[in-house]
Amino acid sequence: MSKTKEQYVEILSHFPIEGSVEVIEPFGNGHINDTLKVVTDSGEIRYILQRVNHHIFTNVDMLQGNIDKVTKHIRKKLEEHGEKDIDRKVLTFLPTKDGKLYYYDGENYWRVCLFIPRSRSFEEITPELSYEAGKAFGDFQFMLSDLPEGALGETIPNFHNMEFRLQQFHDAIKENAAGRLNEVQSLVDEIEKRAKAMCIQEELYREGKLKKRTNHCDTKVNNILFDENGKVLCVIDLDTVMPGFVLSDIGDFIRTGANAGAEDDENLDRVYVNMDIFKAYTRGYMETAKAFLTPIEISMLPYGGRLLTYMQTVRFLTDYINGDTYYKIHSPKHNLIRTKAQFKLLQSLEEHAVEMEDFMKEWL
Ligand code: ADP
Ligand code: GN1
Ligand code: MG
Repeated sequence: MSKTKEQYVEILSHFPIEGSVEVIEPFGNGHINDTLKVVTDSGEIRYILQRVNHHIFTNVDMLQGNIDKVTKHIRKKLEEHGEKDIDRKVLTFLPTKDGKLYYYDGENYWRVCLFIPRSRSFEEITPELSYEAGKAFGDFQFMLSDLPEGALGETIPNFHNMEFRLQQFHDAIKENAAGRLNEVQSLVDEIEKRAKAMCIQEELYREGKLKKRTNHCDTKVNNILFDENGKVLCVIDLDTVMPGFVLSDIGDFIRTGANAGAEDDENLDRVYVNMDIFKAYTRGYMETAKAFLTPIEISMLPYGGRLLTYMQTVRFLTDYINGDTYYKIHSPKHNLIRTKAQFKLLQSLEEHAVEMEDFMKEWL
């Protein structure tokens, strides 16, 4: 439910904002939180105000504690490396006037961060930008690789655990809460066919062959800020930074950046993998991530693209079957449209699997 400007100004009054608020309006395309930009009497966008979706991020203390640790850790690394433009290279969240990491108004949780000047994000990118993004996400994981185990909590437990996502999917099928199962049976069958092959990470982990690392877990294209010269400033949207499997952070970029169409494209002819974007991202990513990846992880990177696309297909379809309780939707069948587009991308990734695996040989 959107609020009046006066109500937003009241919320902002709990943070040490400079100047008076002139304009406050929605920003970005997120499916979970509400994001607003705040223009002050300086005439510039100065702040980002976000309402945390606490039905999804139920432990806001853990969430904001994680973000505080991650941003401080990265800031320290940048300082050690003599970085000059630090305030554009890492997000800065403002504590409230009484020193808290967020403001609770009795109903909702709010946070404020500095708007990074002269920055922009993209929904679609070029191979050049993709290469830069790959380096940035590899570097992000590398900078966080020395966080002690247990430093960060799982803000959404089992977030990218495929076995868990399939369990939720099966529960949704059993309930059939919105009576939509018949309509989607052929998609359900396609998901079932692939289920075992998509749970390899969890198996390897149990066998002690794969470890957990700190990942971003939402490496969508639009979660990177670029400067005016196409160089990466920083990685944003840090809600899901948590321990998990390394494939998450290449997988979700392949799913979003290397998709020639949109995540919810109704024209499925537009949805297929753009191999130039895949190659450029992988090249950039390997440049920074080869410092810590194991051979088994490297060999699995193309599988990561399929896995995250499959996982997203499962998650959108689960939400459709449940009656749209999780993702914000903009039309009645939005989650079904998203499911079909993700499944089409998965098929394209499957068709290109051998070519993608061949491309990895350079690093093996
Ligand atoms: P959401 O959960 O809505 O995806 P994000 O944190 O990703 O929230 O923000 C949405 C969009 O707002 C981003 O894609 C980016 O374009 C812009 N944005 C967010 N934070 C900043 C910031 N600190 N400086 C500049 N732009 C930002
Ligand atoms: C959600 O908030 P946003 O739009 O960046 C979701 C991701 C999905 C993505 C699909 C907490 O991300 O996991 O991949 O939508 N975030 C959460 O577009 O569930
Ligand atoms: Mg985002």
